Amino acid sequence: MAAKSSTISGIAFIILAFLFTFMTLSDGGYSGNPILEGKYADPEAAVFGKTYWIYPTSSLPYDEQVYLDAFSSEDLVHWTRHPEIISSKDIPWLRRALWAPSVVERNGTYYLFFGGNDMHEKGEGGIGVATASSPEGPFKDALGHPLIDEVVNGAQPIDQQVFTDDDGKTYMYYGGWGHCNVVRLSDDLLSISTFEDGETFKEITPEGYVEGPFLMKRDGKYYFMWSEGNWTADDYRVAYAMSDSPLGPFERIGTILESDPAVATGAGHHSVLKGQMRNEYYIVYHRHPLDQVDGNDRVVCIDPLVFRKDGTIVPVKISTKGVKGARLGRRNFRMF
Ligand code: FUB
Repeated sequence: MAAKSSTISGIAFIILAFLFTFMTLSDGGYSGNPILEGKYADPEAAVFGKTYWIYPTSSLPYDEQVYLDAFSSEDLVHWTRHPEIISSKDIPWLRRALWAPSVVERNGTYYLFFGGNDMHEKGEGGIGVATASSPEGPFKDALGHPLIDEVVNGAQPIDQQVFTDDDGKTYMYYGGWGHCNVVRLSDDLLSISTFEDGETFKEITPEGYVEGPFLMKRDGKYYFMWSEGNWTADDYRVAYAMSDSPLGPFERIGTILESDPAVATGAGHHSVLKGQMRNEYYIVYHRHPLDQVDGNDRVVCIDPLVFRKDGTIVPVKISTKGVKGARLGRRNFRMF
C-alpha cells in the first residue's frame, strides 16, 4: 500500500514538474492588435540581441513628421516606447516627412536609414542615414546631406530597406511613385558603391509595385515584397515574388496582406520579423481601424507569416488577436 502511494506521489511530482517547466518556458498570452499605442505606420522590425525592436513612421501630417519613436519588447506582447530617437534637430537638412526608418547594426554601430522631406526635385531631400551606439539612439545624421537626393529610374527616394546577404554584400531597396531601385552600399554603409557590371542603380520594379519594398532570404530563396494601392485607402496591400538572386528578376506571385472588412482596412507597408524557431516568422505592418476617418489613422499590428512546404507564402489573416508571446533566447520547448 505504502509503495503504491509513493508511486502515485512520484508520478504526481513528475506531472507537476512538467507543468511548472512548461509554464515557465512557454510564453504566455497574445499580443493583441494593434501592438503599439498611438498612430504609427511603415513599421520596420529588427532583432538586436534578445530584444525585438520596431521602428515606425509617426503617422502625422507631413509638417509634423519631424521625429521618430522606437519600440522594444522582450516577448512581442509588452512594448516599451523610446521617444524621439531622432528628430529634425539631429538632421540639419530635414524639414518634414521623416519616413519609414530601417535600422541595421554593423560592428557595434546602429545605422538608421530614413526618407526626408518627401523629395520631388533634386536638392529637396531624399534618403538619409544617421548613426548611434545603441538601438534606442540618440541617432545623429551621419553625412550632413542625403545619401540619395535625386530621382533615378522614376523612383522617388523614400521607403529604403537595407539587407545584407550571406556573402556580406549589403543592398538597399527603395522607391516610391511606382518604381523600385536597388543599390549596393559600401562596407561602412555611408555611401553607395557600384555593382560588378559598373552600374549604380538597378531598377527591379515588379508588376503592381507602388512603394514599401522589403527583401528577405529564406532557405536560399530571395523573397521580395512590396505595397500596392494607395496608403490612405482601403486597397493598400502587400504582394510578393521569389527569386534566386537579390537582384531579381521578381515576378509577382500574389497578394499576401490586405484589408478584411470585418477587421481593418488598408493593411500594408510591412516588414518581416524572424523568430527563434526555424519556421517562426511574423509580419509587422500598419492598417486603418474600421472607424478611421483620416489617411493618417494608421496603427501597427503583427500576425504570423506562414510559409508552405514549397516555399510560397500563405496569405495572412489579419487579426485582433495578434501573436503568441515569444521570448528570444528561450529553450526550444515551445509547442506550435
Ligand atoms: O508614411 C509615409 C508614407 O506612407 C510611406 O513612406 C509610404 O510607404 C506610405 O506608407
